[in-house]
Amino acid sequence: MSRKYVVGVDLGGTKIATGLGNMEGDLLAVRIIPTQASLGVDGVIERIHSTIYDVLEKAGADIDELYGIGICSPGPVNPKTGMIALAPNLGWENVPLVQLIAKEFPVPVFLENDANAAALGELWFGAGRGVENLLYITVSTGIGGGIVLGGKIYRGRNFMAGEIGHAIFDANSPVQCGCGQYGCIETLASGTAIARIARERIQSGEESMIRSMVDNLDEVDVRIIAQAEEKGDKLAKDVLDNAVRNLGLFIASLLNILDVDRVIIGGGVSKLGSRLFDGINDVIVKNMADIPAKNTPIVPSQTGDNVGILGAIGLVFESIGYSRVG
Ligand code: BMX
Ligand code: ZN
Repeated sequence: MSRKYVVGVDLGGTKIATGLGNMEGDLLAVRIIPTQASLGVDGVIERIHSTIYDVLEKAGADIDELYGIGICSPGPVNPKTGMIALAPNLGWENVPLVQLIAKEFPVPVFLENDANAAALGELWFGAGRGVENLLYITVSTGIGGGIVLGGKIYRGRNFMAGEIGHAIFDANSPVQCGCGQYGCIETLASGTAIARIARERIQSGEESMIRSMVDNLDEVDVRIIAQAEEKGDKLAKDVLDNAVRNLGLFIASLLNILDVDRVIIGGGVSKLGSRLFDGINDVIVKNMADIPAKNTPIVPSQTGDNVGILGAIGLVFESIGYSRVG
């Protein structure tokens, strides 16, 4: 039987999103279910299996027709051994994920970090089509990155390349990151950080209409801060200006290092749209030396809500050496 399908699994702390695609990258079936991390490793693995059976059945596909299965997950993973080293959202440490999936489905199974996979998703099916070298940045709960060079993910010696969220951006910062370091860019400009900074400033007595927009300051998020800014709130504007400035300067530094063809930004904070993209461009124009890398296009992600699934499918394409589409 000819092999014509690929499965992509996006394994997160809250949901498992699984899709079946063809070799053109069209999604033929998608199944999304809650992860239920409290079920433990075996329980979650069973749930992943069930989503794979579901998409095969939905699309009328047979296991024999599968090229392979790609899986992506946040945090450090080892694509070579197929182990998830640490997944704080799942409470997992050293889980042989690839082995556990391959036991049920006897096809090649590949594992990758979520942001690296997203970079491949953009390269194959999104805003990265037509280029060989790109930097993908997700600005969401954390800040993650994926570096594609010559059409392949650059993984690094310890599979840590692209962990840009933990680049130390403010050496004097008193804020400790989840990784243990102080002043990581993630503590200054991720969605979580932006909300935390606004909350702390309000708690320390600064005036802001945000206070009346929520019942509890724990509800403050980037969307609410952006709404407050639109209504003229000074604190909201200042918080967003600072985050955009930090991100812009950070991207300028990355362009100095990498000089890629394109920078693609995804993740929840990218939904700020032109407020984010125009702001970043402005910071780059004003601060970066007058070199050609200054004009690198910085564009929004195009894979939308299916970024993880498409990334995992792109991972299979990359891994089996399938020649690039488009
Ligand atoms: C963190 C790191 C990255 C991840 C990025 C985006 C962990 C658990 N995560 O910097 O591996 O790519 O966040 O993750 O170490 P997200 O959850 O915000 O999408
Ligand atoms: Zn960090």
